[in-house]
Amino acid sequence: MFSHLQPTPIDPILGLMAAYKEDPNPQKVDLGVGVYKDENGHTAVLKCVKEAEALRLKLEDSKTYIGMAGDLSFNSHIEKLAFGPAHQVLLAGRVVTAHTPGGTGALRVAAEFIKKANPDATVWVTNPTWANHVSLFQAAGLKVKEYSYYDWETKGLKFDAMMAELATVPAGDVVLVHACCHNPSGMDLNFAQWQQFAELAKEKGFTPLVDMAYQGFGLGLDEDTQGLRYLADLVPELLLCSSCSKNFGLYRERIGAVSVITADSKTADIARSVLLAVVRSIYSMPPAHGAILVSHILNSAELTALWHQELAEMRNRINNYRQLIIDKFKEQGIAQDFSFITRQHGMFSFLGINKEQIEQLRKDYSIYMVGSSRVSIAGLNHSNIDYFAKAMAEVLKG
Ligand code: PLP
Ligand code: TYF
Repeated sequence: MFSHLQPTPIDPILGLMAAYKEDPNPQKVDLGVGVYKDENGHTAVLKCVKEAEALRLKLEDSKTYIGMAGDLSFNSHIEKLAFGPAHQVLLAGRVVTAHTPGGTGALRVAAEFIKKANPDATVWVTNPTWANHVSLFQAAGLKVKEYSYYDWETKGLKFDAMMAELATVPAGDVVLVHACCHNPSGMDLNFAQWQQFAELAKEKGFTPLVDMAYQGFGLGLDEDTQGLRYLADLVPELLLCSSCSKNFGLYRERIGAVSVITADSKTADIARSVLLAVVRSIYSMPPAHGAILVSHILNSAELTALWHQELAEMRNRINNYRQLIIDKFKEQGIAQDFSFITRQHGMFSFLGINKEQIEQLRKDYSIYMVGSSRVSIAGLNHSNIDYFAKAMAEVLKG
């Protein structure tokens, strides 16, 4: 039966990562995958994580099964990080959380949970969105449709079109929004827009799903959740998928969380049983390592302070490079307006260059970016920013 299999194309972002690895050019620049790199182009283990790992080695006294919801201390911490410690949804017992293998695992569990709640649900995603969103929901048998979001002309949002389209979404459908640091555009809703979106969700009765893969990478840990917290104040039900891949630098440990927010605590108990049944049918229980590390960090005031400092360092480095790109482009005589880069947040922005230009950067300069012109800004550093700006100047001349 295996002879009937057809080859399946690999994820283009992960394919780009492999192509970069194989390129022998010592000047190569990786602006592809959304992984933080420091000034040396290295994705280092955070110091707070190293300390938590030492602590885990010392304290762990059992490897018995962890349970379907995973690490309960982690789950409680992640809820407080997302909503703040005294949010009404937490005080009212309306939140159910399970820790998952990465944010991707959280999305896949959420998809199966939605399928159980409403098998006919359509999941609405931003145009464009992280490519995996579409395949994850479709894999669970859900329909996926796009709503207007990024405006390639203005490099801003098509907010009016977005609101007009979402006004037609019925109760029983799910609308996915990025909490902050929109992947791939970097263009986020401002707070006034979040408020309007929340009002619409409440009025129309659709269920928001907030994907939060970059908390702390935009403006700050609390600032990045402003929209989410407002939304949770207003709507009776929502889903939240969190990831610790970026903000704790735990990518390969695969740690994230899915939270279901229900209208009341009685429904939360039912939702918990459904959520755990979904988990059981996919992987039974999540891997423990990443969750225990995050728990150790957030249980210690000292390690939490260190984490805040390291997270701020990552955020600030990216934000500094957003400005530096514009300065260096000017230095190279580039006349086009790239000021939109400083109006966007997180790892990504679209350069807005065409396929030929992207190909030329890769072929002639070994500069790698996604085919949409999405760049991961953390791939830039003092050793390659001038090289990148010069190459851009050449390519833009045509
Ligand atoms: N959601 C978005 C928007 C992402 O960009 C990512 C990837 O980084 C994820 C979810 C899932 O992340 P992970 O599975 O690595 O935790
Ligand atoms: O968009 C990105 O680059 C990150 C990393 O299958 C990523 O979200 C990309 C593809 C993938 C998993 C993670």
